[in-house]
Amino acid sequence: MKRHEPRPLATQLLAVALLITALAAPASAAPKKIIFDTDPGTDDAMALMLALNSPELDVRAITVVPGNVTAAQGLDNALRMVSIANRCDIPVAAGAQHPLFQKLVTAEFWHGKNGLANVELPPSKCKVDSRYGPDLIVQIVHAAPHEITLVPVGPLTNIALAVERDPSIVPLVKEVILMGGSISGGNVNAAAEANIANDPEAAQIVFQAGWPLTMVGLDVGDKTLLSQKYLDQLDNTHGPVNDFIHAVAKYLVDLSATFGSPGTPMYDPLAVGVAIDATLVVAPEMHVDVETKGEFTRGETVANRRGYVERNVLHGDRYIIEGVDRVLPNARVCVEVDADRFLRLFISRIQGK
Ligand SMILES: [Ca+2]
Repeated sequence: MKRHEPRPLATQLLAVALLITALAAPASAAPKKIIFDTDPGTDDAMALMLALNSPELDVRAITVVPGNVTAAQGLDNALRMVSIANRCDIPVAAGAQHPLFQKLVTAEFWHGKNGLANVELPPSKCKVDSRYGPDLIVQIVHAAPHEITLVPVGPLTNIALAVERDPSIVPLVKEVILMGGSISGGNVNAAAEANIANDPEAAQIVFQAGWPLTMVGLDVGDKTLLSQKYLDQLDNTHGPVNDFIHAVAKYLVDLSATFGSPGTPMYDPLAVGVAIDATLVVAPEMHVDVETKGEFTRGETVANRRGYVERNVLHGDRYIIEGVDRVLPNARVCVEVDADRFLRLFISRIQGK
């Protein structure tokens, strides 16, 4: 079943890619430094392995947040994954143990009992970093000002805690590329997407912080379906990471099929994809607020597409609209994606690893 011909092709493509990169940006070939904040999580697993196997990215730390699974399970999963990827050099730190103001909701229903599609990875050779996740984020940002991209793909608790502990990191972070939210309906209920719903107050802190922020939401992720065709490609090659991701993806593709979908949405991996190559998506600027009250809408990302709100002024017993006030965008919201190009990129980075 092993195929050896992709290697020279990959080498050729890499040479072409390097040439294009050199011509386009002669002075900036250094990989983008990222902190990956995660609640692993099946799609987190795929996202992490994409990040670890992409030369465009330099993963400086992995911080774990509760969400899809508990904080303890997520930490164990993260450590096992960096171990099979042979990356014990990357610090893996525990962070928040629960959302800021509400009880945790875990999602073994979607991600399997252990959060990793019930795939039992060997015990980790890597040790946990003793630092507290939000503190580690603060430290790394100060050590490399204007160079760190935060890539949170879970509830935003750790990122919000980092901002609360040290707001001076905000202008020092290069950008935030997060998976979360939706501008066209949710998955936990009609309005809210799971990462935001699991900690709406934290999400509102992160969206209003004032840093460059890209929202890779549920609705754009739903356009990136990893189907049987791509699953078969991962079955043709082998390696510890390749085989782990194949097993996870197969679990998800089978699960999606029970809901009548032809593939599994690549939510978290797409956020990493956007960190690798922002041209994969169309992302207009909008002002996004997170609903923290709302009978039916707590956790919804409310996006202003028109860039203004009406100015209502009280005259006697009523308000009169006297004009409109501009609202400034605080996010680039991904609305379209070149799904096939992204899925090909994903497969190419995982195959044979
Ligand atoms: Ca996640």
